[in-house]
Amino acid sequence: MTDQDQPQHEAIIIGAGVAGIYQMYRLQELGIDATVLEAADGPGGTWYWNRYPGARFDSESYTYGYSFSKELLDEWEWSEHFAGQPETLRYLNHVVDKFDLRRHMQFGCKVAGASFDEEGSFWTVHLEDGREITGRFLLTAIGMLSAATLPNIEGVDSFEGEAWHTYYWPHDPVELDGKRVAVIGTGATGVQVISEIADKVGELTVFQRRPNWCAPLHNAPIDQPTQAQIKASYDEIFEICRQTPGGFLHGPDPRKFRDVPEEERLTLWQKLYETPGFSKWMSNFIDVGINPEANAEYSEFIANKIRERVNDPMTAEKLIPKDHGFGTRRVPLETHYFEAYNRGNVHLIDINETPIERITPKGVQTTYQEFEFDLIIYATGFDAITGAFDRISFTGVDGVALRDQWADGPDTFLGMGTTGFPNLLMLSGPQGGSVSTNYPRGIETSVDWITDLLCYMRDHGYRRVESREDAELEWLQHVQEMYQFQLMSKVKSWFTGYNSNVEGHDTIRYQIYPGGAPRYRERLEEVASSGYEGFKLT
Ligand code: NA7
Repeated sequence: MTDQDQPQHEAIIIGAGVAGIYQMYRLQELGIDATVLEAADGPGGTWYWNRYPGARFDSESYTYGYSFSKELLDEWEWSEHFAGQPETLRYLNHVVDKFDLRRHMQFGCKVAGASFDEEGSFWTVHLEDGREITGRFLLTAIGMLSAATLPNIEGVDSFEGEAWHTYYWPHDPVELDGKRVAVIGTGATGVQVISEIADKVGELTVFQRRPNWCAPLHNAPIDQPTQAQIKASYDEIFEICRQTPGGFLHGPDPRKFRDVPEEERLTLWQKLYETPGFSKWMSNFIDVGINPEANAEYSEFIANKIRERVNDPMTAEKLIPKDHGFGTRRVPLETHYFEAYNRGNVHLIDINETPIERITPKGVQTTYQEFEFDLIIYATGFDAITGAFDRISFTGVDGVALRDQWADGPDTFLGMGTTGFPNLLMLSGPQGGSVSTNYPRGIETSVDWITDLLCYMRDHGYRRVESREDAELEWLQHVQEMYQFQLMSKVKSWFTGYNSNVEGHDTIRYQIYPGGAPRYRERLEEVASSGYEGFKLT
């Protein structure tokens, strides 16, 4: 091969979010030439885009930061236990500058497609502006919730007031004072927005299709003694995160629900409800997510909390999920969410009773009435995990399109590779561990593993890696098995790949790895130590 046939870069990383930043850091450290292509005009990924009011962590701040640099851990001070979006974006920019990564990042580069050159074993990335960039390896750091979806309601474009999807919230402040505002969607995002703006707008009307099991976040500022204590215990904090299934500080209670007397159960549940963060989801009895009886009882405990917090009993009942049990969908953590509905200016519309017929120039037309608004906020979520892949035209061996290959659901090996797409390595790929955990904890695992693979290939003179079909099939079977015994597998959510706004996403899709981070890491280690069995290396 002549020099002209060589790709421009050893690696191209798509995305400068949490994953892309750390991947670039690792490659720079090893002296591997790489470039990061990012559509936005700065780094941050999810934290760059989601600027809506109330956007903040549900993970403890100090479990979300990177763990790789002691110096970074020592110097960075999170101001709150659950930091808001502006602080997280500042943090990610700080990391980029501290480690001098910006010089490897190209902003304003929207990737339209990427095609694999079989002869040369490299990827050509096609940018929307017509440019092409080539790289031996293509590393996708394109996020798991980065393909925002508007509702498939007629007339969305016809509204004459201001309208935003939460993901695309503008950089300049949006005037809320005295405005008539609609929020459509009550997932984790809608719940944060509603809680934050209820006392800042004139009238707030919430259009709810399905309520979620929301529970208190209990955020608080971090005082100096606590700050010092956090810094002194980072080793311990990250070790706990390593051991828990979700990569959080919250691990399950090993006891089964029935093995504990009722009074003791209630004491634990009350304690969990009062504890900050995801404890009420993840520190419960081990069988609450798999045993319908345990789940029903815990759900009733939480339902009673909602009844206590919402003054109007009819509104309270509307806010209590009836079609799924606690924790079988993503649990939104909230700050005074339920109390928002006690305000005179906040109105809850159950769109199962009065469906939305269309968006009109003036507002929202339901089967009952037309509501007029100044601002509509679409908190309608994402084409989760595979959506970001579907929006880029990846073409692999024999001209096969990834979006066709995955039309009925993704097939991957470990969430890292997919057959027919050599040298495409996915940092937050479907069925992988990073999309199923406290994201940076999972990402550090994926990035380190992929970096080791690249070093192994370099040391052994390989230049092409592709996952094997039989390994993928086995992995899919394992992923399906992990889904099947959990109650969440029966419930429509982005965990199970349902999205009413995306054509064809109306049956189960195995999107995440529900077997827990320690089990996932074990499998990764096995594969690496066997010389990457499950991958074809040539
Ligand atoms: P989610 O959790 O997918 O929530 C989207 C919400 O929007 C949810 O309440 C949906 O109702 C509702 N929705 C979606 N489409 C429509 C239409 N067409 N009509 C009415 N209502 C609709 O997204 P989020 O942004 O809240 O959270 C995503 C993740 O980001 C979250 O899990 C965190 O990890 C961060 P549904 O429940 O489907 O009936």
